[in-house]
Order: sequence, then C-alpha cells, then structure tokens
Amino acid sequence: MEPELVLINPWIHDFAAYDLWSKPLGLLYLAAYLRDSGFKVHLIDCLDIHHPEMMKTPGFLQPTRRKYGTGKFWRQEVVKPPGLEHIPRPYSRYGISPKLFLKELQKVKNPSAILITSMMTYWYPGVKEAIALCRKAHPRVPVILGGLYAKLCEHHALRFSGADKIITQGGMQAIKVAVEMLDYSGTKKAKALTSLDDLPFPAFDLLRAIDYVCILTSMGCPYRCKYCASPLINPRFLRRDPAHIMEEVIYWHKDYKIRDFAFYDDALLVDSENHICIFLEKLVKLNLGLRFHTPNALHVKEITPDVAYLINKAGFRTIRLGLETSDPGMHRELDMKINEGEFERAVRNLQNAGFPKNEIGAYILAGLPGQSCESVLDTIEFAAKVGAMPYLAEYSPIPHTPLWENAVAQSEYDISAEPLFHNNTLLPCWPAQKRAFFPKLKQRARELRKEMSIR
Ligand code: B12
Ligand code: SF4
Repeated sequence: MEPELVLINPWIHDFAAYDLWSKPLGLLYLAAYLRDSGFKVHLIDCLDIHHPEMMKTPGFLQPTRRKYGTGKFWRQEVVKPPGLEHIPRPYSRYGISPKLFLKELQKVKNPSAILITSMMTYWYPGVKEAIALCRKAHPRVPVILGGLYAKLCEHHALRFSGADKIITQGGMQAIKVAVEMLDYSGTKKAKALTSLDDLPFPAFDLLRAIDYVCILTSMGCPYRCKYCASPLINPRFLRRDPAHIMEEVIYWHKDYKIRDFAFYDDALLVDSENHICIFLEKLVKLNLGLRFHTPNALHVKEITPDVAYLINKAGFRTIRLGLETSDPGMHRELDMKINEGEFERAVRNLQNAGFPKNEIGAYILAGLPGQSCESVLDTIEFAAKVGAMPYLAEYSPIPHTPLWENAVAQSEYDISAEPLFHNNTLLPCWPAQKRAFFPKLKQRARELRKEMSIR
C-alpha cells in the first residue's frame, strides 16, 4: 500500500483577511508532485469555505462571497497574542473550527508524515496551532514545515512552530528536498525537476470545490526592490513554456469549468513578447470567455499599447499596477522600477485599450521607514488624477531584505524577535504620529475610488 501523507494549509490569525484569490499554491504543487511520486495525499485546507459541517457550527456566520470567486473566510474572534493587546481591532482566526480540523486529521488513520505550509511570517500562530493539534491526533508522526515563514524566519520556526523539520528552500528545490526527506522508493516516480515545465499542475482537484485557479507562469523577478522578498525566495527568474501554460488553462477550463484565473507571478509582463503574449495571443483565438486577475501588481513599464490591447482582449480584469510612490527620489533609492512619465503612459494605454476606470488600480506603499504621510497623500492624489484607483498597501518589513536593517532601526516594535510585529496592519515602521494619520490617508483613497467609480 502506498504511504499516506497529510498536507495542511493552516489558519490565518490576523486583524483582517480576505480571499483575494488566496490559495496555498506552493502546497498544491507539492501535493501534485508527491501524488505523482506514489504517495496517497490528503489535503486539509483550514481556509475551506465549502466545508458542509461549518454551516452547522455555532458561532460562525456564513462568509459572504463576491465577484469572480473572491470573498470572506469563516472567522472566529480569538484573544490577541501578547504584544498586540493594544491594537483596538478584533483579532481573528480565519478558517474552519479547530474541532472540525481535528476531526479531519483523525480521519487519516496512519499517515507517514504531515506536511504543512506557511505564508506571511506574522501568520505563524495558525501554523503553531495546527501543529499542536497534529501532535494530539498523531503524536508519533513527523511534522515537516515549509513555505515562506519557514524560509524567512527559520530560527523562529525551529524554536516555536513545534515542527520536527523545517524546509527553508524555495521554488522547486523545496519540493526536491521534501521528497528526499520522505525517502520512499515505491514503483511510481514523478518527473525529475529540471525546469518549471516538469512540475505537474497544482492539485486544485484536492480542494472541496474550485472557485478559481491560481496560475504561476514564472518564478522570481529580475528587479531587486529593497522592500521585497522575491529575490530571496527565488533568486533566479525562471519561466514556463507558453504551450505548457496553455495546456494548464485549457485543462482547468475544460475538465473543471473554471472561468476565473489569478496570476501569482512576481513579474508576469517582463519580456512579455517572448513569454506571456505568446500564450495570450493563442488564447484570444480560442475565445473561451475566461477572466484573468492580477492581485499582484503588474510592472508599469511593461504596459505598452500592444500589451494593453492584448490583455484586454484576453479577458484581464482587476488590473493592479505597482506604482508604490509618485516620488522619483524614492524610486531611485528603493526600486528603480518607474521613470517619470511611465505611470501616466501605462494608464493611458490601458484606457485606450478599453479598460474601464474601475478596473485600473494602483498599489501605493505606505509605512516605509522614513516615508512621510505627505508623500503617500501626494501619491494617492497623483494616481487618481492620472486615472487609476488608489489602493494603499501597508508595508510589512521582511527579514533578510535590503531594507530590513533600516526597518529594525526605525521600528518601535521588536520586529527582529517577534514576527507578529511584521503585520502590515501595525504599520510597524512608522512612529505613532504617522500611524495616527493613516486612517485619513485610507479615507482619502476610499473617497477617490468612490468618486472615480461614479464618474
Ligand atoms: C500570491 C501572493 C499574495 C496573494 C495571496 C496569496 C495567498 N495564498 O494567500 C495576495 C495578492 C492576496 C497577497 C496579499 C498580500 N501579500 Co502576498 N504574496 C504573494 C506572492 C507573490 C506569491 C506567493 C505564492 O503563492 N507563491 C507561489 C508558490 C508556488 O510558492 P510558495 O508558496 O513559496 O511555495 C513554494 C515553496 O515555498 C514550497 N512550499 C510551500 N509550502 C510548503 C510546505 C512544505 C511542507 C514544503 C516541503 C514546501 C513548501 O513549495 C513551493 C514550490 O516551489 C508572495 C511573493 C513570493 N514570490 O513568494 C507575496 C508575499 C508572500 N506577500 C507579502 C505581502 C506583504 C502581502 C500583503 C501584506 C500585501 C499588502 N501590503 O497588502 C497582502 C496580505 C494579504 C492578507 N492580509 O490577506 C510578502 C510577505 C510578507 C511577510 N511578512 O510575510 C511577500 C513575500 C511579498 C513581498 N513583499 O516580498 N499576496
Ligand atoms: S518588481 Fe515587484 S516582485 Fe519584483 S522585486 Fe520589485 S516588488 Fe518584488
């Protein structure tokens, strides 16, 4: 009999969480690869909104769902962890009830190992809670932790997560290491991983229902922005064959009737004529009526008239541009990603291609060490004036990034000792006075979005 594995997507513990096409894509890739390697894989998704028993669980309100498969998660308010008591907002565990999680764990009688993923560094309480329950259900089964918290906060994870083993590699290497660790020599063998095209399609079929599919056409990013972890997670920029991407999209659409796809790429449009445009041009000819979403920002520089036209024709919705700031000095210092005039040109190209105003948004970073509130406000006004809806993205400091030392120096929180303080809601690298002004900035962005959507 093939060995059984339990794969877990843990809860989110946070002040806010929203299903903006949020799926544990890394874990689903790992699940597919392990299945192809001969393991029997059980997935427990703590963020499952379709679990039938949740409807009967007291204390939980049915999560509302919105457009294109997005929406709220199940949620239960929990006590704030030490250090966050002063924040005047409810803190919740997002996802199914712990009782139901335990029940799901107990359904697998004799697993050989439990593998658990992690995302945001400050979401580790969900990882810890899930591992504690794994110990209860399966005391002698090894627990292996991978994903971003494991990679970015290795020492913290070793001390506090409760896992037996921590996998700190990123990309395909993480999968290779996990397979070696599981040391199984059955008769079935998955493809050796030499390129991204050797990866099987992520195992979305293990989810109870598929509302949308997340797609990764590349790993890494050629830029080196000082606030971003992408270059640490995937130091090389790797891309899939456009034909393989097409095969995957057709597979989910034909076999599972999926219409909504969210790209998880860090650099979807970079060198687009040799990559994503090849796939999109073929897709347009098939006229399948699909919708594509880019919850991660697109690179402003890459939105040429041709690219704007093609992504519109292909069915892109909810465009998000990575503006970050309208201050050229900050761009020179932090990311070198936008030169003067490029944002205006990108928005114009999108409008000319037929995107309505309410589908063009710009992410604006707020809370960077040393950044002023005026600079954020100027950027909000600038984005709206140019014709893009302003969306604030509060800065989350990330260990090992070039901006980290500066973030540590400027933060009133002990961000090096406690990942909970990386939470973007805290604006951890701003002093109290600027934090107090933040609701006004948020309000201004909201007002402008409202005005723009009625105009
Ligand atoms: C997609 C994405 C999102 C999506 C949602 C993702 C989700 N599942 O919920 C959206 C757009 C909603 C999002 C939002 C945000 N995000 Co985000 N996001 C990403 C992104 C680009 C990709 C993550 C991903 O899925 N990658 C693809 C998979 C295949 O890779 P992976 O998960 O690393 O998995 C691989 C390995 O780690 C391994 N693996 C994974 N799990 C396991 C388990 C085991 C056992 C093993 C062995 C291996 C393994 O296998 C995989 C195969 O290669 C990362 C950046 C990046 N490049 O990673 C940022 C990132 C995670 N986000 C980040 C941030 C800051 C945010 C926001 C706070 C932004 C903001 N200010 O608003 C919000 C917060 C969201 C919220 N509160 O709900 C930061 C992390 C910050 C932190 N302190 O941890 C990152 C790193 C980007 C950055 N700035 O550098 N995000
Ligand atoms: S362009 Fe985006 S993904 Fe690339 S390094 Fe900069 S912030 Fe990260």
